[in-house]
Amino acid sequence: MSFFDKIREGLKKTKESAQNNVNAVFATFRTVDEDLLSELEDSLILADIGAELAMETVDELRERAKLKNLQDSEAVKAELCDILGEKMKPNEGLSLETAPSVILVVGVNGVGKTTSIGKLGRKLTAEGKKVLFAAADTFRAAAADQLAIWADRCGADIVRHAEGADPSSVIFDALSAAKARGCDVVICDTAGRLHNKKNLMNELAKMNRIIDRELPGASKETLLVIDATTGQNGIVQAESFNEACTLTGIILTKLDGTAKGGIVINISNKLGVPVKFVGVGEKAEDMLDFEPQEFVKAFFE
Ligand SMILES: Nc1nc2c(ncn2[C@@H]2O[C@H](COP(=O)(O)OP(=O)(O)O)[C@@H](O)[C@H]2O)c(=O)[nH]1
Ligand SMILES: [Mg+2]
Repeated sequence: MSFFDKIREGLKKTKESAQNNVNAVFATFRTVDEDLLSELEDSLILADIGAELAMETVDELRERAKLKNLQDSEAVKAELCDILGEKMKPNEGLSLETAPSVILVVGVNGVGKTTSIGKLGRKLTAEGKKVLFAAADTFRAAAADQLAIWADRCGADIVRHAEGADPSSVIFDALSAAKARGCDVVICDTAGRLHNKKNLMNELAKMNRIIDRELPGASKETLLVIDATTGQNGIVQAESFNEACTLTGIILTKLDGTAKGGIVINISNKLGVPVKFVGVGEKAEDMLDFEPQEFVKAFFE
């Protein structure tokens, strides 16, 4: 299945509502006038694109429609899709040049970190890479158990410690094991239950120090997992993490569970960080590489 077909399938809920709204606007299309533009702005806000970005988008559409003298509804809709696609950072995929390389997965509790690591592990092992999971969410034993099940499923190794252990020591051991075993990628699960921003910053800084010390010059991705169903709150979370560490990408989960997929565009635009993957279900294969232009097309098509 192509990205286009899969996203269509996974985004049924999202698509139906966004489509209904935007298509309803275009159904009564006569010309690009202020009525049409303000109805479009409303439908974009309803899709969770955010008021500011919706206004910006509509302003650009007004200008481009005039400049290019766009007359029919198809041309105007295509222009709208282009504009929205350009609002997102292009996705150049994961940068995993060194062996081992490291992927640090961060985000608040329950957003889908462990599940996304399992999906990512499946994808990378299928590409022939030797993958090792680091169970650095040590708050509950169940967290490492959950990761171990995923490791088992996709044929990844796992390094875990007892409940309550220092997360950074798990990372340290995982990196040593990865070097000794000749692994290609270490994917680190982390806890989302950090009580405040200072605590979060300290913990992430410590993990990063260990990675930089043990694997100087290694490729490192820091992926923030955001639950699409939390809407605008996801942006607030993202801003905190963006201050605590340098994010290289976003995994947006549970897009199958929201009628407001516009949040993808808003988050990518606000943070200036590319969305690299989207989760569209709970199964191992329910994660897609993200392509901004294709996404927008599937979204409004
Ligand atoms: N529908 C749906 N559920 C998801 C997705 N990703 C994760 N989940 C579910 O969200 C819940 C929390 O996921 P988990 O990986 O444990 O979150 P963590 O606390 O961040 O590690 C689990 O029930 C997952 O099955 C997704 O893309 N779609
Ligand atoms: Mg977890």
